[in-house]
Amino acid sequence: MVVRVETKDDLAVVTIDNPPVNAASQAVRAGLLAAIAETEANTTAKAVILCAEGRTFTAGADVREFDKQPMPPHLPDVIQAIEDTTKPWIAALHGSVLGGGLEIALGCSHRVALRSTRFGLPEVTLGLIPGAGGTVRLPRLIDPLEALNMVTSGKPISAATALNLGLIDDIADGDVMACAIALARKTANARTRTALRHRDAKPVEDPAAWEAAKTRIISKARGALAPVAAARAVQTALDLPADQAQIQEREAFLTLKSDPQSAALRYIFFAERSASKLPELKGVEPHQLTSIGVIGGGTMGAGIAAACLLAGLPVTLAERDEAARSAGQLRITAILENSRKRGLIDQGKLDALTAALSTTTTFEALTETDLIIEAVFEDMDVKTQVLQELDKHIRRDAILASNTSYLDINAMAARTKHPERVIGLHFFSPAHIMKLVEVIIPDEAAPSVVAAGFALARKLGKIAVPASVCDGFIGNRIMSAYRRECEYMVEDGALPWDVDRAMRDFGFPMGVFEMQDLAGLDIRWAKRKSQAATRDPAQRYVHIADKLCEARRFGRKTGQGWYDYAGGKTTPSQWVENLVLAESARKKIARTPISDAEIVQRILSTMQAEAQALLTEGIARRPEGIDVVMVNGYGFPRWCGGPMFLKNHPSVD
Ligand code: 3H9
Repeated sequence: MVVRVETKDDLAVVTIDNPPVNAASQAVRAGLLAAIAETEANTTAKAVILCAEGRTFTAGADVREFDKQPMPPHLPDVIQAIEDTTKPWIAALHGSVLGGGLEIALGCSHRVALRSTRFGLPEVTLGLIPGAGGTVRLPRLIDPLEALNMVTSGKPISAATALNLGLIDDIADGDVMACAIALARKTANARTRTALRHRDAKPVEDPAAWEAAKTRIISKARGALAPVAAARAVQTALDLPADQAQIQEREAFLTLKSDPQSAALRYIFFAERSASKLPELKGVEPHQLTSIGVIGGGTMGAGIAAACLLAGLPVTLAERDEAARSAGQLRITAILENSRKRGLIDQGKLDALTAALSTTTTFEALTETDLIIEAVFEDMDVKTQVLQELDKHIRRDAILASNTSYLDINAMAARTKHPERVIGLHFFSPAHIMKLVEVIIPDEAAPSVVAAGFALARKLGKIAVPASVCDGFIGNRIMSAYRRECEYMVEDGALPWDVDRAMRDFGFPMGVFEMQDLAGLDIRWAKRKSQAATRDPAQRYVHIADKLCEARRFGRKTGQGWYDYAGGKTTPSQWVENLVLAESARKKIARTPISDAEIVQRILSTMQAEAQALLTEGIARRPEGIDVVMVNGYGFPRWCGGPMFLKNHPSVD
């Protein structure tokens, strides 16, 4: 039974039991309607407690049902039926009270929650708006501006914030059922609180802030439909009586549900969860990971160390000398301190995490560490030397991970004593924030070592995608290919800012040339120089980036790159334009204008061709993994699903 009813003295307890996340599937909705009938007919029960089994209260509608014909009873009707009961319904909440789950809770007369509970309306992240009264009931319970933020951002809030906002009545530190029972006993026999549907919306306290928030939401949407529709729905909820507003909310929800953007966002949601599931690892027990070593305390190493600490893993940071050790330690503590300032951890937790960090200048301190991640300079010899040195000091069953973004880990592993314990963990910067990790599987890696790589990523809350060894793995290899194509377009007739504008209008947060200016042009210049001797002379090569570097135009950090940055303003550079025209002329290329649509098409086709090559070569396992990498690591607009999704669903574009 996915919903069961038990009577406890003068209370009825309705329990949702639909693992893994108690999604409000058709069976749950039908079960809830039956429970309403049963508890209304039960003359002993004076109040009803609604709770859920397992790790969470309902985390929302069952998203897998969205591709099918909607099946009655529909969630809005179930929630209205809860709201119309004669007895108080007390929601006893824990875990992630999200989407339809929060909407169910809003139909109850009272809400109590465990302190660890998170509340949110994440529908926008799936290209939707709440479809069961969330946009209508929430601004009738809490400040409309807070409701607007929750509905349009999709970001969850803590139980403490929910209590402050008046979203819940009480917080339980230990037993949420005891808290709910105490509240049930206090409530009268009859449902005395006016249902949210019958209340007026709360007034907007600051109309100017309200309008500014709506404008910000619309301008930040950059082509995504759902946040704009969500803002409109909350406004409608304030302007119209609840019943009418809910009809409009439902219509907007159904329209968005059948839009290709939502299909793409739902696809990527499930792709992120399936990407790391490798059939060959089924049943493989990963190595235990209770302590992590990080070699190198630069930006990347410090971010990785902080991510591990924040996930509850003690870290030993090793650096080559005292100055570097101290600088690395400072970088890590600054990240942790920043987490405290942002309210993610409190002072007690900060102290505990700081105590869980040890730093050293010798590898002897790593003898008992389970997994060591090297995050030193991106150079084959430097990295290999570090791994070889570690070989001498670490336990036989410890794992060695390289955080390389391009290098041949097979070759690196072959130069260690035990290649079967070497893997790649390609983090993205800043590593404590970016969700993506490419788990690089060298040919010799033992299954339990690979499984440990995925287990670590999961523990860190990251999205892990497997890749085999090649130059740049999945993401950087596709990135190299499309960057090359962008440079061809610049030689053929576009200017860098034309390419950047077309990419931004398509939905990338920034264009490829702006991105290079931000990252700095010198590192890739060094790489190109080191590859010059082995480059295929028959391959088309664009010299413009090299000439920028020869002129010391390394990007933002030098005030000039593809763009000029004088006075803190980004402006197209006449010098670069002259250089581009001169290079085209030198190569006798007759420049022809390239439209924005053609620019985007050429970029997409290049990405898709490279992605196909990665699949054919077995570097990437599935098209979904490639999309997950491009969306989470390279700014590909999430609502387009990724280059491979777009290839099969061109209507999203
Ligand atoms: C909605 O509610 C619309 C309503 O307004 C209106 C309706 C009319 N459905 O993430 P995990 C699966 S829209 C189906 O690994 P965690 C997931 O695929 C919905 N399946 O666990 C995975 O399956 P598998 C609004 C779902 O502990 C398994 O559960 N709600 C759903 O890291 C475990 O998931 C959301 O958007 C679902 N709704 O995180 C919430 N959710 O094992 C979406 C999860 O086969 N969910 N699954 O790979 C989440 O954010 C996270 O799953 C959650 C747990 C935080 C709950």
